Amino acid sequence: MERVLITGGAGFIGRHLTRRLLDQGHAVRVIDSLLPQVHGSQGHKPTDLGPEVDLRIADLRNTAAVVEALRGVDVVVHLAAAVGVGQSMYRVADYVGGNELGTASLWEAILASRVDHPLRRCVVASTMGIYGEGVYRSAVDETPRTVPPRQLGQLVAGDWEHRDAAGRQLVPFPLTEASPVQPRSVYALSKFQQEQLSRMLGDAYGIPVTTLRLFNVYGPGQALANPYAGVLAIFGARLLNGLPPELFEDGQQLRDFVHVTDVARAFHLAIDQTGDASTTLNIASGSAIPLVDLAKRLAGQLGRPDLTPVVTGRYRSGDTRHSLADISAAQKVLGYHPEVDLHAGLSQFVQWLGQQPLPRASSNATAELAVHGLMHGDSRTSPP
Ligand code: UD2
Repeated sequence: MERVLITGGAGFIGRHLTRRLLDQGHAVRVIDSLLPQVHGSQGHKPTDLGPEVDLRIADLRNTAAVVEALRGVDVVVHLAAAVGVGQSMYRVADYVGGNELGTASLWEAILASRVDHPLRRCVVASTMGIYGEGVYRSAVDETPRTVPPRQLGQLVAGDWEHRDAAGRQLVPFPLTEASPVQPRSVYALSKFQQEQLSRMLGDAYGIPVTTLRLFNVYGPGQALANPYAGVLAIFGARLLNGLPPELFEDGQQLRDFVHVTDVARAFHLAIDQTGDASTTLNIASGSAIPLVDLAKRLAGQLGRPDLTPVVTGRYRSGDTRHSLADISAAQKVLGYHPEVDLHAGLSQFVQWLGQQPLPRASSNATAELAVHGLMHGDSRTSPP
């Protein structure tokens, strides 16, 4: 039986992974600071982390606590991170400190522990955010190319798409692990730093590192009370409060939504990987959907098709227009195949939503972004 230490294991993905590993006979230890933004100010152990989980409440920058948590550990899964993309653009020191210094401290502890008990592998959670604007091709030329960020004037005019010099709309290209890295948020930059630091130290000390670049993860257990959570949690909270989802831009932006149980399975496959090779892999569903369609499907499955999504025409600084994943490398290297399609995944999500206390349909995040000059545009409130 192997012992796995999950940093951030009390979070959304960590809890799913913990349950899965326990079911498969692993011993699991969790180290988590129980960030108030995610876990509430009381800092309680999440109820779905059972007594069999050895939870250590500590920040990763507390090296002594991490060394202690690493005792007898064979594999580390590094999930702990502050994850609010917009928030990272003004709480810069918090994000760099928590995500970069936290990872540096984790590695110092791993290196200090390796004489007593060397790690077999380290699995690091990263994000599709590191690809930034992504890769596009023109309608007349198949060659993929990177694009500069959309200009403010273009966005003010409500022209949302990337275009070539002749003004023709560019077509988004699925992102592979070889796509250029061009982070556009402090959060994404800190995640790339985590990747690089982990690979560099893993190579230097002979510890294989698997990096999983996650696309838009959703599912039961998503933090509904956290205003910086992913869009499905925000839409879910609004719909439960009888409010329509609000779409930024024109709602036609593409995203790849991957169900959390598929993500947990990908982590499990990475933990069980053998061999010395370090790898970096996209984890997604492999198919993207326009946000407006997703919002309508969620409203329909929640029994509120009358709450038609509203196109606000507003936009967030640094938002990527489209995001599509190529998951062939994960299929080849890990044997990863997504098993939960969007319909089934949304059904599970909706069922879980129905069991939750009514969340606040908070627009705190939008308001806070606006205060910091990171949310733009007038509310047009027209149906898509
Ligand atoms: C970000 C991160 C991603 C992951 C994810 C967490 C980047 C580029 N991406 O992805 O790595 O951490 O966050 O969920 O760093 N939207 C609305 N209405 C709302 C809220 C959002 O239309 O009320 C739009 C938003 O403009 C975007 C899409 O929904 O086009 C998805 O937004 P998100 O915040 O869920 O995630 P995303 O794709 O920015």
